[in-house]
Amino acid sequence: MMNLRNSFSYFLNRKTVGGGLLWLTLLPAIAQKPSAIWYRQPARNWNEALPVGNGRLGAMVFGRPADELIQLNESSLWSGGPVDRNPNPGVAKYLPEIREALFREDYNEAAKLTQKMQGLYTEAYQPLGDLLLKQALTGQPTEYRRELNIENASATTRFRVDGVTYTREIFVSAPDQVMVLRLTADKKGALNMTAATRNPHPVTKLVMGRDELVVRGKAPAHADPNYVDYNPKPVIYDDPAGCRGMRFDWRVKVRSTDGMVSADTAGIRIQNASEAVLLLTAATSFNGFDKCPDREGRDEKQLADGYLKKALAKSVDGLRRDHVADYQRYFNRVKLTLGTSPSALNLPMDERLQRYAEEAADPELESLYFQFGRYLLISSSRPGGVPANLQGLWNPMVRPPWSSNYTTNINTEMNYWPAEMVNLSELHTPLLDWIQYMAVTGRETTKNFYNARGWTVHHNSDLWGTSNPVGDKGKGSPSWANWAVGGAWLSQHLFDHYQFTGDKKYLRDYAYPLLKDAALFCLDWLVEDKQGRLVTAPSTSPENVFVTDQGVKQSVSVATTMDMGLIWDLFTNVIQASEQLGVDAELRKELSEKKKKLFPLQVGKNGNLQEWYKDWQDEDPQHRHVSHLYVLHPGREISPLTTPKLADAARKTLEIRGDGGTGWSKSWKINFWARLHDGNHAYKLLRELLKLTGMEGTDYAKGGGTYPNLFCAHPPFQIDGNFGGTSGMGEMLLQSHDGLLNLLPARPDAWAIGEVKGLKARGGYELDMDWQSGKLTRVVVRSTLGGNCRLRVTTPLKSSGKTGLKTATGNNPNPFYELPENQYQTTSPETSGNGVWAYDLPTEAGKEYILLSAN
Ligand code: FUC
Repeated sequence: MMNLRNSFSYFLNRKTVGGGLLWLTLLPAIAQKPSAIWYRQPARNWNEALPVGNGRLGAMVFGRPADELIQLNESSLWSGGPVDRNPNPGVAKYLPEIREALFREDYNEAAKLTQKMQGLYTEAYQPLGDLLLKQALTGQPTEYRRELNIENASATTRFRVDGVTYTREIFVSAPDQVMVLRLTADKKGALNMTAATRNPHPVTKLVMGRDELVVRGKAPAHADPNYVDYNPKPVIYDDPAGCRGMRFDWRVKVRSTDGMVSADTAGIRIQNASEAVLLLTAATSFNGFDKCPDREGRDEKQLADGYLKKALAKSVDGLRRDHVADYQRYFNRVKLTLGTSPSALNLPMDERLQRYAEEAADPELESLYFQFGRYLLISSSRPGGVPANLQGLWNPMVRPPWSSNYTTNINTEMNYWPAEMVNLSELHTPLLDWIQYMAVTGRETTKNFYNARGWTVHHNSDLWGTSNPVGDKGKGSPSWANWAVGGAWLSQHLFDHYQFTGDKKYLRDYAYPLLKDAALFCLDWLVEDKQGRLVTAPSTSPENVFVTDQGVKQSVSVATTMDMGLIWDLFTNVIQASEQLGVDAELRKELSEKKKKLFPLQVGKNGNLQEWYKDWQDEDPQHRHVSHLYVLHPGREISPLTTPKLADAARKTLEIRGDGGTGWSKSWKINFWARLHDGNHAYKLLRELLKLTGMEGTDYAKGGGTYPNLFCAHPPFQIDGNFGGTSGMGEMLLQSHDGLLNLLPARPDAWAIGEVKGLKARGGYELDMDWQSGKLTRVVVRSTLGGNCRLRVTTPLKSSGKTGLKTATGNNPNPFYELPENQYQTTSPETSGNGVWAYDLPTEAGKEYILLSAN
């Protein structure tokens, strides 16, 4: 380590100081905004700190006056390196034996053998470090306030000591790839502080250019998942081969101050200032999922230096202006009002959540929660970047819960459920990009583990595109490790992006080849049972356990409903995609024939949709996963509009499962109830999702909720529950998966009035809706692709001006709304009557149509 001590000072130009003071005077106005999430005290723990991020650089801001903690992340900083694509050679030989055991109903033997078919665990997402601001204060702070403003994506902390008001403003710019920290005191010379760094990894600290601290180090070469406790060294930094272990460089520099600056490796000291602006940036050597991050890595020093130099050339106002414009380009596309809650606006978020838990009405908290999900996606998932992981972008631990990885048996997909419908389609692309990398390793996995074609992913993945069944070669439970249909689930995202955008080039050149190959794996993975039906074997239903009539408790069986539902969905999507592209007629025929032979959906003795091959009991009837209802959401095999009997069975399943569960489980249930058009039940779960919890740890039993910082509590924090909550609210307002656009399909009584602008539907439609006393008063349809826009409403509509609005009849001719072949379909979605109206509105691309209530 170097130990330099340099000191110098310089003065800010007047213009910059003026900008800072102007900004200060704006604060009181921001304070009453519904979009402000604010507190009267600093964060006591991580779950009270406030997240900011630009998709790549993230920070949790604690807002402590004398010893501020800003915990940092960079999205590509993971442990490990490229995966071993054949980690457990020869295990494919077990497959015939497993199938034989399954068909003679020896589930214990089948599970034992299935467990042998496991590879290595994924690697873990890593923290970058902490920035500490130690400020010399001569008394106790008063008039304390910290806030996160999601309208301009900035965090502010303000307090008064000895008559001086101190303000800290933090934002992370995507256009300039830096975090900007502006610290001010409203009395000349009152700002005295040291900016220091703290690091979870071994690092070297350097002082550069007299006012800049640089931290360099390497992420671990390997980190065990937090639940693996049998290795003497769970975290390993050495890698003699120079392949594993990502290098990183993060740096903080005083951009400008009117005080004195001196620096050594212990920190940068700023004295007698009234303002200081710090810029912080970082880079890693990540060079792609298949490149050694060390010896084949990018030059992280040059990258970080480049970001900083570029940002230094801009004024602070310029950095802020470009940040806000960039952020609002996404954020402002959607507005949601569900009523007002004036009394709640004057409460800090922790008290507001507490009051909400005590049954108070707070519609502005609900719309804020919806928008917070959008804020989190904009802050954690940007085009060209790494997808949002289990904790999005924010993680302080070297061994975070479940490695903060991509858990594909629900969590990763849930992160991206809202992306298209809340008008953030571009932010879906990091996941869509990563699927191609998972497919590269996934092709080796299907070959090496199953002698099959195509690709798949099992229940865990990571930066390196891991696709094998995890479990450390036989130590994991097959109930989670050996679920083999992650490729099918991820493929739904590939097709949905097309359904919303209509981007045929993307479909042809990118999505379709991946979809097709995912289907090839499923074709090879299916086998015939004794009755000639196509089944998967081995098969699990994440992460539940059945109890057979003989009392055998196991997780591995045949043709779980989820497997069948996922494969039905994938085949359907490949059929529709190949039709749209006019390719692969033969394959289409094969898929359509095989679809008909898939093991059928079954209704159990309790009237529920069965989860298992047979009508077995569940070890835990209220298990948090409700995997078999994939067919209801996010799938489209079951809908009250087309398959009412099975929709009733799905409802029964949800009643038996109950309303409990972890954070994401509750979020999923909001989506389910919305798809069943039961707005009041969905709303009940939304209220439960927002239940304030201060709980730490991973105790599932007590159920999930929301931390004071609005992060979802599994517990622990998992971001999926936030995204699933936003998606659930979206599904309550607009659905477009079953042949038409269903407007307010699950509006709860509590949302009697409302206004939403900018929601997206399949086929490229963008909608605004206003409603009063539960009745739509105005609908605006903006068409980007043209075509027949079929609307289902519970209020009769008329056109304002000239449109061809007429009662809907027959099949919807819009290709994005073509109903797939479905043997369970008994009714047509466009049927009017019983307080429901269905209309056809012919649209032209680029035009807007206004419809009004006909009452
Ligand atoms: C699955 C879930 C857990 C948790 C983990 C990340 O294993 O069953 O509840 O969400 O993923």
